[in-house]
Amino acid sequence: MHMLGRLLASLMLAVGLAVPVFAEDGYDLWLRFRPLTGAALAQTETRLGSIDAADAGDVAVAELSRGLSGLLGKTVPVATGGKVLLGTANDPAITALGLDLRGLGPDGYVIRSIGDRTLVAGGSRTGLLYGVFHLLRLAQETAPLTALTVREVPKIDRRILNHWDNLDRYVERGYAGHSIWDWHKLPDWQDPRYKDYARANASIGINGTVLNNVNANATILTRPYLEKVAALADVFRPYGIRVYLTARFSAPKEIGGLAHADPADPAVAAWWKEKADEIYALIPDFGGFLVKANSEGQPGPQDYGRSHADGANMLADALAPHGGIIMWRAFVYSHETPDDRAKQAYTEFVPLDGQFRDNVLVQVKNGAIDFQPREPFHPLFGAMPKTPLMMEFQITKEYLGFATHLVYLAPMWKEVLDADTFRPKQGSTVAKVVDGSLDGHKLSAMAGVANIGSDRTWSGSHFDQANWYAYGRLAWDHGLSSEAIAQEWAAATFGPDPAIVDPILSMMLPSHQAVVDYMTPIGLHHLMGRGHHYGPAPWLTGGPRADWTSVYYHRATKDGIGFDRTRRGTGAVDQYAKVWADRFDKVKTTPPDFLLWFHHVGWQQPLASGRTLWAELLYRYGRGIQTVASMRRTWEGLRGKVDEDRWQQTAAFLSIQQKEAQWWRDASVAYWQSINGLPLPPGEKPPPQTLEHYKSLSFPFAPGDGK
Ligand code: GCV
Repeated sequence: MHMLGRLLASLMLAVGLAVPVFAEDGYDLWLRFRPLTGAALAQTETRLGSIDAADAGDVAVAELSRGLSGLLGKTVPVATGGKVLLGTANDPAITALGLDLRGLGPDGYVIRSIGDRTLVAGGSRTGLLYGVFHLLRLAQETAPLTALTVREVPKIDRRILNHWDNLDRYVERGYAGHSIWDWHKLPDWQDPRYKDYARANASIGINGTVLNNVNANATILTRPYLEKVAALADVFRPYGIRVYLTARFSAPKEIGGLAHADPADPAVAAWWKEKADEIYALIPDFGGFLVKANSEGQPGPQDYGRSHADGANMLADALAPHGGIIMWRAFVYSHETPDDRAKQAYTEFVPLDGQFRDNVLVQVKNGAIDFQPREPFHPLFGAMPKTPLMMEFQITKEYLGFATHLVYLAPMWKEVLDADTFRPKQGSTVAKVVDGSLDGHKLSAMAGVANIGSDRTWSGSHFDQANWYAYGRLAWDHGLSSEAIAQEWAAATFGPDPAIVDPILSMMLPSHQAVVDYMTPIGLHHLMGRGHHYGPAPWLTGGPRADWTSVYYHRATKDGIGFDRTRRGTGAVDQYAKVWADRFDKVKTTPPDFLLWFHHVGWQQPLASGRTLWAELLYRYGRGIQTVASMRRTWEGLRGKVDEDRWQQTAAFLSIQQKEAQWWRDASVAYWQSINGLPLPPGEKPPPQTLEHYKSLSFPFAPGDGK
């Protein structure tokens, strides 16, 4: 169908007819390269109609010729004197041009118009590939291709995906089908998807992937599995992507035959060293280990009375001779510690600042609770200046409506990256901590928990592809705006026509605020269904641990709602710089979006908006639902402009989103009323069902649950 479509398009172009709207299934992501028309076609033909490359066998050449051939509707020749000149900074054809290419590093590149030719020069072959994808992006979005003076160097060195994929192909918190890693058939069968995965990631600058779940299975470290991993690494290497693995801390016991995994035991350290040697013999550019230790039941150094630093350093020593790194997660909380869960990572890790080896990064989640629809930035950022901290974002939407809610996550990530930690002084943003510039760290990294699976769309929905895209773009350059990224993505994914792109942007940009409004407004958090986190369950109580219930987080009583984290409460505010701590400590100076995160507030208390808290809650639920309704109307208006298949699925998902937004509001309101006994503010409709009804709904097979 796809090939036929292209053929048809070329034919129609040849006879001068308008190009029809194609049936599409989303597999091509933002790398569609459908035939251009009119002035854009003419411009691309003139400026980029042929390729000249020092190494014609390079993947950069293959990608450029593939992309341009799609855009021009014909095969683009590769020949000396071609219009686009490709090379690395060291190629004689490039050095002969005498340009200043210093400081590009391996991943940087320049794109220059030189006379009627266009130069793409990379700091290495990977940089060149990134440059080629940049040029293709410009051509695909029909940007001007003359007078180009692009120079790009990524702000963060390691731009990594974290797959929470189990070896049986179940994806924890995955809403896009099964794992794309077909372990059973590897290493002999390499699904063509692996290469397409590498292409897609390289096109947005992602250069690392952790293949398996942080809730790890030690089997991945056995020889047969390492051979499978090596086969994947071979596919990814030409695209500049390194593989990493999660290491189960108890592996020496489980697959190594040792009696224990105590990091202080030289036999344990020796086992890891040998394992590292084995891995690097198979995968010379292996990136390193990601570790979830002593968290949610995972084994770790504390099982033996050792610290996180002891555990991380032992692994770091094993990898150091090979240049590998350790990404040690700070997502720790214990129910033996009765302290506020939001405080525990800080309490545990800040005293360890300065104790980690040079090749260890501490991977800190956004945020201190767990990827909620909105959290204040994690207080660890800025509080461990001697340790490189990396950001962990969640691309998969565990707490944000799974794959059916249209939520564009870049605004949420930007909000956190741009947050000022005020440590040690104003202007010390989270982004500057993460990119290493604030404290002069050599290592810098960002992780995104992938939303990728076996679904034809890769991400479970067409719009969830935008979150994968935005993650890559922000990991490359956290200075980009959410809007600019959305614009690029929409133009590549649905075509550059502003009559399509503008309405799509008007749906994407307010979508994050909308989901916060209809799920967890004003700083509420963790009110989702037990285990699977699907749907509203603010009534949730009991079970194995208090901090897995909703009542722990909202603390609603007859007189008020919200978690008192002030100095009169748990004191979590004091984990922030004094400027923030003082602000968060008072209702008046707390940003309204975080009010109930930090304060227990009376239902009838008037807020700055002029409404009481109760009325504000109702107002925000309504606002969220209205935004979704307006997104649906906008999409209706795109019928016939966007291909039917993608239009249909998106329309259906938007209707699910609207239904579920209403459900969130109704179930939450029914529950809050059962606690506060208040009448609804004027004009607000009562929930159509009883609280008992909402409570009775159960979803035993909701996707992505950790079990
Ligand atoms: C991989 C949350 C999720 C778990 C996840 C955990 C983590 O608790 O619900 O599925 O486990 O975070 O990030 O380790």
